Parts: sequence; C-alpha cells; structure tokens
Amino acid sequence: MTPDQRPTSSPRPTDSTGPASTPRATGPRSDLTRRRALGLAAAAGGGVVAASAAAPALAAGTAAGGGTPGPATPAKELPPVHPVPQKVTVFDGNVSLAGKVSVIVGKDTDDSALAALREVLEDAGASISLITATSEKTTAQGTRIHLGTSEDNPTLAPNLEALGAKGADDLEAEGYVLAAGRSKSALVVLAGRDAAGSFYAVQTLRLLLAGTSRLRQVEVRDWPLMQIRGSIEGFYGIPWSHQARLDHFPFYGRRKLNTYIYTPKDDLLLRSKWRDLYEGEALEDMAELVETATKNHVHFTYALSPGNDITYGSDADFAATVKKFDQVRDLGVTSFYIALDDIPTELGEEDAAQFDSLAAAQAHYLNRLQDEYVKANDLEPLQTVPTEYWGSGPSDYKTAFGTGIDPDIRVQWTGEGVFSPQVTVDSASKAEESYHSEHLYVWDNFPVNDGRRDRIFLNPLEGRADTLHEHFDGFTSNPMIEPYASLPALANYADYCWNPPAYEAEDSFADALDELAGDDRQVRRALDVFVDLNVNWPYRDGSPKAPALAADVEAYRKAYEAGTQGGRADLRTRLNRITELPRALEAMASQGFVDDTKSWMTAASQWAQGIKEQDRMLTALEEGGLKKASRAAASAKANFRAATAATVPDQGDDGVYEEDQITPSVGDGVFEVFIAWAWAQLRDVLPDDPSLPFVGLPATASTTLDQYQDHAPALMVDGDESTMFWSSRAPKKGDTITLELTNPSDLRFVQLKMAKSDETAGDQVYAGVVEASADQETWTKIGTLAGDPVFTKELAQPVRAGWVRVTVTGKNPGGKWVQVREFAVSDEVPSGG
Ligand code: LOG
Repeated sequence: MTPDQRPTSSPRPTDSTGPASTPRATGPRSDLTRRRALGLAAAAGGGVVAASAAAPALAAGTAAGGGTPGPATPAKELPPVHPVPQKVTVFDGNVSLAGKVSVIVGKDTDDSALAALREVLEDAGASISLITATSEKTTAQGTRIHLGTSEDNPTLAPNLEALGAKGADDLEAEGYVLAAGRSKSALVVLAGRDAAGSFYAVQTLRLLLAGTSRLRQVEVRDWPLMQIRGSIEGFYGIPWSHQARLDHFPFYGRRKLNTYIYTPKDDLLLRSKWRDLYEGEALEDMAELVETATKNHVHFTYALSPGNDITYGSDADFAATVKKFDQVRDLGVTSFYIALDDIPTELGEEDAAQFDSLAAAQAHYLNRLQDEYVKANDLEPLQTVPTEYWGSGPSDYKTAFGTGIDPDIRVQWTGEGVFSPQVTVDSASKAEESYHSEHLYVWDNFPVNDGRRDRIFLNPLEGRADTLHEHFDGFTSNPMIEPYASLPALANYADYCWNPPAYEAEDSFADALDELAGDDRQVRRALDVFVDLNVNWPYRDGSPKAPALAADVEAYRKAYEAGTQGGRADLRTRLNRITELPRALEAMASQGFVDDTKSWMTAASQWAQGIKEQDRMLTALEEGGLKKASRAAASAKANFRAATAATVPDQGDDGVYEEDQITPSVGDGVFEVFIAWAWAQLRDVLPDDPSLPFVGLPATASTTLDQYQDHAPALMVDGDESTMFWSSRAPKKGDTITLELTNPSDLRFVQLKMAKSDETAGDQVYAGVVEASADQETWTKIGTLAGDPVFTKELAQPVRAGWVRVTVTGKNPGGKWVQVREFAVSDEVPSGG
C-alpha cells in the first residue's frame, strides 16, 4: 500500500462531554491533584520567579562568594533551558564549579547521571573528588554537589534543607529539583524523584552553565507533563542506520525525551518476515541499541507488525511472537509493542470461525500478550497501534477494540487524519471516548516524509493544543527517512511534551538548529537560508513556501517590470548564499545533518546558479544584448537540467536499497515561479530561443487516473516543466491520459515528459501506447512507452488529430505512480526543447 492513498484529514469533531482523562498510571493520579493543590500547575507555563530575600539560605553566604546580595537579576538573564522547566526561582549570586568540587552520591545513584555530571564538571574545569555517602553526614569540603534520589543518597535531604529547598519526592515521575546556593560553602543539590529525574537534573545543570563554570544561584523544580515523549521509527522507506539510531539516543537524553519505538516498515524482520529470528550481527547491533538507549534513559520499545499474515487466535503465532520478543528481552528490552496499522482488514478462515470481528481477534491476541507475557514477566504495559488509528468519531471497530483490550494497554492514534495539521482538545476528548481508552497517546505523522520522499520538512511542529497532556499519555513523532534532518522536529517534541503550555515552536526549533550548526555564526546563518527552502509542509493548507526567498523574488520581479534596479539586490545576495550552501554547511557541527541533506543542498545550489544566469539573461535583454541573453539562457537551462538529477536513494518493501532514485525537491516551488516568469520575458523578445521550454498547441488534458493532492491534469499542459500532474495510484491496464486539442491540427511532433527529470526514470507510465485520432474512433499509433521518462516523436508523415492519448498496457514496477510534467504536440518540429 502506498502511504498517500490514506486520508489526510477528516472533519473536525463537534464538542464532546466525554469523561475527563487521567494521567498515565505510572504517575499516580493523586500526584496530579496534589500538584494542582500546591499551585505548581499554575507555573506550568515555565514559571520563572526572581527572588532576593525569599530564601535566605540560597541568597546568603555572601562572605565566601564575594559581594553583598544585590537586587535579584532578571530571570531572563538565565541561559535558555530546553525543555522549559516548570518552575525556576533565581537568586542573587553565583556558584563556581571550577576548581575543587566534591561530588557526593549514594552507592545506587544512577550511573548515567553521574557520568553526565562528570562530563559537565570537566567542561567547567572542575577537579572532581567522588564520595559515596552511606549516611547523612559527609566530610566533603569545597564546592559540594549532591546527586541522586532520596532513596539512594541520604545526604540529599539535609542539604536541600540547608538551601531552604523542598525535595523531589512529591513530583511526578522523572521530576527533579536542582538547587544551587551556599551553606558554609558553595552547594548544589541535584535531587531526582527517580533515576531518570537525577539524570535530567544534570542535563538542566549543563544548560544553566552554558559552557561556563558559573552557575546562577537558583532553584529549579521540574517534571514532565507527558509521560511518553519520543520517536517512533515507523515510516516506509530506508530504515535508519545503526549509527544514526545510536546517535539519536544521547540527543534524546539531553533533551529529556524518553521513548524510542523500533518499527521501520521496510525492515523485513518486523513485518513480512516477522517470525524469523535475529542472527549474528543483527543481534549484536540490537544489544548495542538497547544498551545505549537505556544509558540515556530512553525506553527502547520493540515493535512487531505481524498483521499481514497472522492468525490472531493461533497458539503457534502467539508462540512465534513470544519467541521473537524473548530474543530482545534477553538483551534488556522491557517495553513491547504490536503494530496493527496498514494491514488487511479481512479475517482469515480460521479467525473468522472464532471471532466476530477483526477488532475482537486483535483484542484476543493483545490480551494474551498482556497477560501471559507482559504481566507474567513484569514488563511495561503493552503498546499498540490499532488498524483504525485515525479519526475521533466512533466506529464499530473502535468500540470493539477499545472495550475488548485490557485497559492498561497503551493505544496510539494519529489525530483526525493520518497527517494532522492540528490536534485539538475537542478531538482528543472525543477520541478518548471512541477508543474507550484512558491511555491514548499520539503517533504523530510529523515530520515523516515517506509520502513525499523528494522532500525534507524543516518546519517546526505546530498546531498541537497546549493542554493535551490532560488527555494523552504522550506523543511519539514519526520522523523522516533522514534521521539527522529529523532532529530539529524531535527537539520540538521534547519541548512540547515536557511542558506544552510553555512550548514556542520557532524558539524551540531555533535552539535545535543552534546545536546542529555549532558555534560558527556564518554556518548558522547559512542554515537559516537552507531551512527557508524547506519549510513548506504540504499536509497543512496555507503552509508557507520558502517565504524569505519568495519575498526576494517578488521584489525582483516588481523592480524588473518597473525598470528599476533597487529591489533586485536582495535576491542576488540570497542566490549567492544558496549557491554556496553545500560548501558553507559542510562545517556544521552535525555531519549527519549535512549528509542527510546534501542532495537538497546541491539541488538548491544548482537551481540558484541557473537563476543567476537568468538574472544575467534578463539584464542583457534590458540592455538589448540579445546574443548575450541567449548565451545566459543556455547556461541557465544546463543548470536546471542538473538540478533535476535523481540523487536521493530509496528502498521499497523488497528491502533492497538503491542509489539515485529520487529527485530532491527544494525551494517549495518558488524557484519555479521565478524561472517560468523569466522564460516568459525571454519568449517575448526571442520566441525561438533554443533554451526556451517547448510549448505545444493549445489543448486540455484529462485522465482516468486519480489525482494526488493539488497535482491536477491541467499542469501537464501549462508549458511549465516545473509543475506536473501526479497520480495518487499506480496505473492499471487500460488507464488513459488524453489531450484534446483546442483546434484539430496536422501533427508533426509529440512529446511526453514524465517523472521528475528527463534523465532518470521515476513515477511514470512504464508500459503504454501513444495514439492520435481525428474522431476518437480510429486511432493511429504513434509510438510505445517502454521505460524512458521522456517520449519524443517527430512524424515524417503528419497525422490529422483532435485527440492524442496514452493508454496503459502493463503494470508499473513496484506499484510506481505517474507524474507528467508536460504533454505537448505541435504542427511543426520545434527547434529547441
Ligand atoms: C503508517 C506509517 C506511515 C505514515 C505516513 C501510521 C499509523 N502508519 O497511513 O507507517 O509512515 O502513514 O505515511 C501510515 O501512520 N499509514
């Protein structure tokens, strides 16, 4: 099944009076109530309070710190912390972590938290002595840092008290307190509600230091508002590399994401060959993934997708599931998932005899796993995505599924559509009712690009209501096929899920870009230029298209048409920067991001180079230098041709990786607007210039194929090769694409340009016949389509025709769809084109 045949959105639900949601069971319900009672939820917008005299212990001790406490410094002077903490109180004065620092832990304090703390302190220039405390008292001297939980480190409580700070034990799971002040000497307490909390306290410490050794005297009380925060590698196409996965986990740890669900659609061992066991290196890799995830407090969740050929009621298939799960449980996996999306909805014979519906059969299988496997082995609650995973309205399936499964099972939902431009509170409460679940969490199909593999989406996450933590256990993002290019969006999920009311999309996105770019300001600026070319998200109406480039193009066109120079400079500067992108961005801190996006950078550079030639061409036209204009047009054309090369690899459900399959699409259609306009200027003056794209006789186009998104048949006959018709399915034998000429003519030339580029096969008709007719009854064969993306025919004998059509005569390989850039005929043989 091709992803884009599924609904992208459905009508918004009406108001619901459904039952109020409850937080995830791992964080007891009473915690939330207590939190509200304490008034902490009021600060959930990232409350930052500046205090001077409020907490004497934290502000005191100025003798050793130097200086009398002055007025409280505005909190905004704190370095940015992402995700935004729930509550921050800032006091006067700083604590230095350079020089001698004693780190006091308990013997069971989290190893990862301690390792992270060591790294932070080493960067701050500390020389560390480690003390393992067994009682409240220690002999530590100098700057002291106490790390752990109240259970594993008895020194936390008295030192929190010395700073006038409360402990972390009444916070939600994964919460922490970070208190920095003075009590005799400089003192920092990093108190987790649990091991993850202590790890997160260190992450916040790192951000507050911001590369220095000076820590503001501060009290941070922080906890996540959603319990599941992370990614689901759940897309079609090339699965992420082992290295990419390993690189993701520390990023998650630093940004307090705690979930990774392993379920790439085209990994054969998860789906088509789900019963086959892992062997050799594959198992070693898996072990390394689990270990690295766990070190970063990321729950590695293993998902099987058996629905294509499972018998839900079969003991053998249940045993096969357990056997496969056991293989990874042996490696330390404690979190399991059954993916039931995109599978047949008919029951097999054996199941049909036993169950009245698909949902009932699935519930039987899931419950068996939850009882006999998950509970029996004391694992985390089973997770799943149902077969009907979108839409908030009730259905028989949703009712049977929701009421049939153990209420502890976590259930994923994608929103009103497969892609959801918005997730509203209305939808959320309705979905809770329809699925009869108190443990829904969102499989968010953002920024996934398996339906548009020619694109990378570099727009921030938007449109998720800021109180969804009252309805959902969390969110997992289904990311792009390009793992590192997905990191900015994942940083958005980290910020959003931890503290939805404090989430600022642009700010959060920029923070991630800062990290990926590194410290060089020119690199960072270049990254902004590149991001602008990739911000359009086609699943949201009105999503902007390369807005900065578009503004410069508009200004240029206005200036040119008015015959003025002012207004052209900004586009020229931008084009220079775009041409330089592949070189400028090479120096990014994240090489993974560079490698992931290189094809798009290169294509952008080539488009921009071509437009620079068109700029020269336009200037020459203005000055009457027609030869010069023609020469520039020819170079422009060569650059545009290069820009359409297929340079992106792909993989289908056969699991075979192939290089150079897809032409990258960049610039969100704005380059094309300029290009078509510039050619029109040239055509006005030099209608026969050989660089001009060929335009055929006036005609209308129609087809029996269904249309994908806004790629209408009219785009085959608009004289613009940068726009195209695109089908939303593979062609069947007998499908047709037909041109109806406005005036019947004697044809001498026929041209059909399919796929994204002249050079590389792609979405096109692979087997077909081209014919012409004067009456739509008798058809004259003009040629056959046999795999080339471009069909061109010069007719020695002219053929009288009012209609020209392509009829599909065979199947497309791999179920490929059809793109037609231009379908044009002429009564003369064109000189260029
Ligand atoms: C698939 C998913 C795919 C996504 C976007 C779910 C639950 N399943 O429509 O694997 O990446 O759409 O194309 C999907 O979303 N089905």
